[in-house]
Amino acid sequence: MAKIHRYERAFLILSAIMLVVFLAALGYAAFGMGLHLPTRAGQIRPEDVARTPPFDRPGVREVEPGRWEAVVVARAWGFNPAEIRVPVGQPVTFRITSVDIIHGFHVDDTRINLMVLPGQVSELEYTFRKPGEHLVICHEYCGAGHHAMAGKVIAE
Ligand SMILES: [Cu+2]
Repeated sequence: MAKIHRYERAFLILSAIMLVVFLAALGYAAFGMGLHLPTRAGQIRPEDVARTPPFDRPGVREVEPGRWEAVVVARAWGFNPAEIRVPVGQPVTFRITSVDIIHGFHVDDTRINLMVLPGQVSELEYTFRKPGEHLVICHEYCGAGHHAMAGKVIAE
């Protein structure tokens, strides 16, 4: 057997231990604490998004008294609807997907920050506490028109 220098052996052992610790931490975060990407609420074939409810009718609606849903379809390079009007003080569930490539949905001054994957429904509930206008930007580089891919959320 080849002789391994003791420092080399120590670093090999240390590396192995670190690997196990990091994997354990990752496993604990994912399964113990339930940390994961914003809810994957469903999967639609990207080419079917436009005719699959609720994405056949993008927009904001009251799903039950005091609870709202904002359905958004992202495509290169825009959001439909580009202007989202939501009530202040009532929970709004954002449901968003993409019909083409990966986009992002970030609402300025809030914790709303979703990856938008083709056909994968991303979901997040949020309650706006005060009226105001928030810029929405795509934060995943998605091509030539990426910098222009924006919208707004108006809480009123
Ligand atoms: Cu983009």
